[in-house]
Amino acid sequence: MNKPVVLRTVHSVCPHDCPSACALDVDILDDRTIGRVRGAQDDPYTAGVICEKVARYAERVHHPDRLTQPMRRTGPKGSGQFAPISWDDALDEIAARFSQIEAEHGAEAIWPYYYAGTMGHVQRDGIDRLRAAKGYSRQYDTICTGTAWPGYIAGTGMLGGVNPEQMAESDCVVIWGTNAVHTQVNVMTHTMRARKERGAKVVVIDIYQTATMAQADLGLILRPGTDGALAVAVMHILLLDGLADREYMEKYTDFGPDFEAHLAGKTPQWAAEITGLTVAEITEFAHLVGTTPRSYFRLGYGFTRQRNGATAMHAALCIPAMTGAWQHRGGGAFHSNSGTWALDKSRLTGTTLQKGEPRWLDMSEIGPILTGDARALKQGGPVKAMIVQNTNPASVAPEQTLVRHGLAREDLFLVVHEQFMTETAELADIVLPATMFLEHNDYYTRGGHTRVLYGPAVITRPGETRSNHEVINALASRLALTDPSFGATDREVVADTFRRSGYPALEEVEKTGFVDRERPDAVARFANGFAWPDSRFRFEPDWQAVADKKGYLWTCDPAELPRFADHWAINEPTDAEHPFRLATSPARGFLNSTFNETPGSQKREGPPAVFIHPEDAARLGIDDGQFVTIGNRRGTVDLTARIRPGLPTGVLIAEGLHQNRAHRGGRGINTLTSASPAKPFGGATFHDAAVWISKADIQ
Ligand SMILES: Nc1nc2c(c(=O)[nH]1)N[C@H]1C(S)=C(S)[C@@H](COP(=O)(O)OP(=O)(O)OC[C@H]3O[C@@H](n4cnc5c(=O)[nH]c(N)nc54)[C@H](O)[C@@H]3O)O[C@H]1N2
Ligand SMILES: Nc1nc2c(c(=O)[nH]1)N[C@H]1C(S)=C(S)[C@@H](COP(=O)(O)OP(=O)(O)OC[C@H]3O[C@@H](n4cnc5c(=O)[nH]c(N)nc54)[C@H](O)[C@@H]3O)O[C@H]1N2
Ligand code: SF4
Ligand SMILES: [Mo]
Repeated sequence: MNKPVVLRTVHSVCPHDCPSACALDVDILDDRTIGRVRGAQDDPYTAGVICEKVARYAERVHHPDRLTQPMRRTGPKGSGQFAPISWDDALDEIAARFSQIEAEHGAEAIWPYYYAGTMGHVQRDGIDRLRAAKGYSRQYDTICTGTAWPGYIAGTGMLGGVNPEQMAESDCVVIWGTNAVHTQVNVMTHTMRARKERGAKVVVIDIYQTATMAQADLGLILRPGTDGALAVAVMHILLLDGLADREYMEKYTDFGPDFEAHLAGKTPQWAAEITGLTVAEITEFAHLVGTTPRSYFRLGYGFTRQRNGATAMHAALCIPAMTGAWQHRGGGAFHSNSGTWALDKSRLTGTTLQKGEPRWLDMSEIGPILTGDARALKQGGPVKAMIVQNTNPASVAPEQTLVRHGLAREDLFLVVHEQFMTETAELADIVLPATMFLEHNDYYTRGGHTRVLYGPAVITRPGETRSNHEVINALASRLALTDPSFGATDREVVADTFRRSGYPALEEVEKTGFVDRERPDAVARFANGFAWPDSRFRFEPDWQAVADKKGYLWTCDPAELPRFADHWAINEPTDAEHPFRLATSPARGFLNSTFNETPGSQKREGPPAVFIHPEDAARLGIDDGQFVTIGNRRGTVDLTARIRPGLPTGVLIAEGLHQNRAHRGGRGINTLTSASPAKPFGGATFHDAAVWISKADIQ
């Protein structure tokens, strides 16, 4: 095959919801075609490396199944019967139906719904401008960060940490509850540099032998939802063996006799019972981080998708505060830099246009909300119309049976703006075709490093696709919203947001493609104190203060929370009927439900599978490659069994969000996950489900 001729190579940014936010070099073959996509060599965090699914992006941009024209449903809901219509007819109908529903049921009956298909702020968050100006129901964002962020802020007082490029300067990198080889490959780039150049030790903490753990010097496989117990036992050992930095704690933390007394009972024997780790493993880990000043704690999201996720994050974060690792280059902790951008998005999201004080509906509870759960609806009326952009709740949201039942309601007017005919789009009344990142302008942030990047439109959009921004503005104009913010182009919104935020002018930013928001190292490692009024890190969190900082809404009685960093035993209990714990960890080839439509990723992942320990399989008479059914009170899902050592008995791992239809029976893995909001401020507990498993009747 001839090598394609590259017209030019342009800078861009990966738009997907992955902490790495890679800077990209994209080969342009002609004004509507891309070739290879590579990681930018000159970006210090990307450092020339990207994941294989984005390297194959041409598959996605030029996919034959891309939506290219607006469509209107012609058959029953979910029948897949649609007919093309014009944009004008589509937008007129949406505006008319929204207006009619608002007149009959009030503005709160309309719930715009979005998430992170693109992480460009203009295209992602502009829907909030329409929402605010109309007084539609608000969205409480919990699905991804609902437990992780509060847990981190509870310790440090803000969401930010040591520049992750410094992992390369560490002597011990602790990769905790993130499968970085799958989910943010660049963590491995910098970690492996530390190993190669400094002989750094790599610790990986997960609930099964992941691809990341395969690279570790010390791999700790614990039982799901027990990280808090590991963390407090480590602190117990640090104090007992004289490895705690008492001087640091005295100056920088709220450490005191009550906390010390609390830790006295948290012995490694106690934690071994809970975690399934051995006393020797726990001790080895404690001694390693206790004797390695430059220990870098890279705390992921995975271990927080448990009912006790917020307190687990806080407990893990307490370890470097006790060893004083924050004081040393290459040491400290990092979860996300999302608290460091200082962006003024008021015009983009329409905060000054806010009409009334509409209810906040929790996005993770979309299933209960659409099926009439009064508590989830905040005792208000039903949702009668939705416009969905940038997310695929019929696949990604918990309690899928309720989600799909709700979205399929005949009395719900559903508009879905999408790139593909997703499971959610299939249930729509009107489907609108969306552009991809190389076809519109936006700026991007993600928590995984220090830069804000700009990604311009570089190819012609296919068919009649329109950007999220254009759709929101077109609807606003039909709904008689006259604020000038609904008349700006995406590029103007980027420029205006940068101006308001005191960033360099867009013309300047375009030259390099980024704004570096790196903070001085001393600030990033809290050398002048943590972000609480008394400047002290908190081993004893003030959760109300966390709620006040971020506008979090309580989902439990504050008195329920443990007083200090602790193991909080509130996970979904296993019982005789549901003896297994299921986690739905990320697949390498998919990104949530994105890429599960591309041939390369489908080939890599194969059919939906579940990992089961050889002893469990033998006991249940399950052979490798057989069909199994997994079930609980929420429903059942069919997958293929894969017998694997490297996970605890009693634990099942189903990697990735395959298309629902890839499962025999058509029910996706989120049929089994719970929509019940995590404590204390909501969030989805994707890795915390009690289930049964059995060989399927029909093989
Ligand atoms: N390839 C790929 N990349 C992705 C994604 C994807 O789906 N696929 N998703 C993207 C998104 S939206 C996000 S937010 C990030 C998330 O990326 P991560 O921070 O990596 O979080 P998770 O993907 O939820 O899970 C990470 C790991 O946590 C483990 N885990 C689950 N429960 C526990 C526990 O109780 N304790 C411990 N120690 N570990 C546990 C899981 O087994 C899994 O291996 O990744 C992004 N990148
Ligand atoms: N079982 C289980 N479920 C999970 C998780 C898990 O670990 N396990 N992880 C959860 C996490 S961390 C997250 S963040 C959520 C994410 O859930 P989602 O935000 O729904 O993420 P995706 O599945 O990637 O779906 C994004 C959709 O947006 C579309 N899209 C992309 N760009 C654009 C655009 O510019 N315009 C429009 N209109 N559409 C666009 C894509 O085609 C895709 O269908 O999933 C959650 N669900
Ligand atoms: S998905 Fe993550 S690792 Fe892959 S290119 Fe995008 S930002 Fe980089
Ligand atoms: Mo996420």
